Amino acid sequence: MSSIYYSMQQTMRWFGPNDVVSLSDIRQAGCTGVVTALHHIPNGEVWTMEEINKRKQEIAANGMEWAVVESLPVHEDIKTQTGNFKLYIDNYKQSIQNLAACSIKIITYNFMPALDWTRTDLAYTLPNGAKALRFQKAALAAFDIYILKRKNSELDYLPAELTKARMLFERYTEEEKSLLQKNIIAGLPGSEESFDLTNFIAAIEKYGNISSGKLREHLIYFLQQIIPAATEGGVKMAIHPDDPPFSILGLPRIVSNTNDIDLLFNAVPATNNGLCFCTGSLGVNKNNDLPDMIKQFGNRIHFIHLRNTRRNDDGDFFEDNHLDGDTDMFAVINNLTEVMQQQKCNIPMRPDHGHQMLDDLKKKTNPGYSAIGRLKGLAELRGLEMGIIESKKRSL
Ligand code: CS2
Ligand code: MN
Repeated sequence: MSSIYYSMQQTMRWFGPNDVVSLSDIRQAGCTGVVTALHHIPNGEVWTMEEINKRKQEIAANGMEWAVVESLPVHEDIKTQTGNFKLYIDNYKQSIQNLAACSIKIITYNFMPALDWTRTDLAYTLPNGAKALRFQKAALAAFDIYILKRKNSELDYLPAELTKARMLFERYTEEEKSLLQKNIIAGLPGSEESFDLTNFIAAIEKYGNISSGKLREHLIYFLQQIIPAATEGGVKMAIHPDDPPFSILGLPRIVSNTNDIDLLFNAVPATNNGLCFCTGSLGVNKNNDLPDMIKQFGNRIHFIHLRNTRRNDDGDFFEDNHLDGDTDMFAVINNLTEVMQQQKCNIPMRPDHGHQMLDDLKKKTNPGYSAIGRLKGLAELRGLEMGIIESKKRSL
């Protein structure tokens, strides 16, 4: 074994100058890299070198580097192949080239229809008083059937789920109903879209004739267009898996499991066509064997999100402590260290979300993105990784 040991680069997400968490906070947490996006640029427009450099310098002035772009958003027209999608693909390529010219070489994006990640409860109180994000299937069904009133939505649920959804909806106060709606469609941190009921119905109707097979064709077309530009600029593209990893609100989903991911890599084999390995998203599906997926996709993992979820038999889940929950974090990090030795590189990692806890409970924070919960997660993950690496080194 080589004497150099590669380890994950520690990073945190930063939502830009308006984030309540500062770059200095992120540096104090132990990060050398920042994960951010130019959120002020509307979806579909080119990220100019001037804007990229401004952000890059701001991060450098705080002693860190802009390690990963999350996300370079994919315009809805590209996903549905309607309207100006060709122009938006050209713009996307231009943004990749501009980022490459500014030496920013890892880009995360997702291909989830209409909504980015989805939760039904953003302040689920844990027994210790901290708050976590939660996804409750019956709450989503209640929104779908009784608030959104999507046509034929009942057909998407089992009889027991329908009963649970009705009972839940009957118990909701008006305030709870509007909070649920807001949680699902108003846009969580990092998502570039925000809807009210009317324009959300219009947004999902655009997927009326788009099966998952069709959406996959659109993604592959997009990859065929952009991956050559990425390869030329030495940019690694990292698709973020679906969160949650199953269909919601009748929308197609195509990045939820090994088979989905395999299809994308087979269609566009360049390794610049890669993955953001998000344990919190993939780990919700109990059939996803995460340590195994790391072995399988090793040379494609360009960015890592570490987070743990705990599910129940109904398919509900909440975000647990980073080292607790259904995902075997030891096996995950252990296999990631193997991948890094094989690839001879330090892959950037961020603790993906954290609990709202301690002092942050008194503050208005971005759900999932408060400072202290992520600091705790990062510290635990870093310690676990160090333990794994040191024990390997010392048993040489
Ligand atoms: C979320 C998303 O689950 C997550 O990681 O924080 O915002 C995610 O980063 C984007 O979907 C990636 O494009
Ligand atoms: Mn993630």
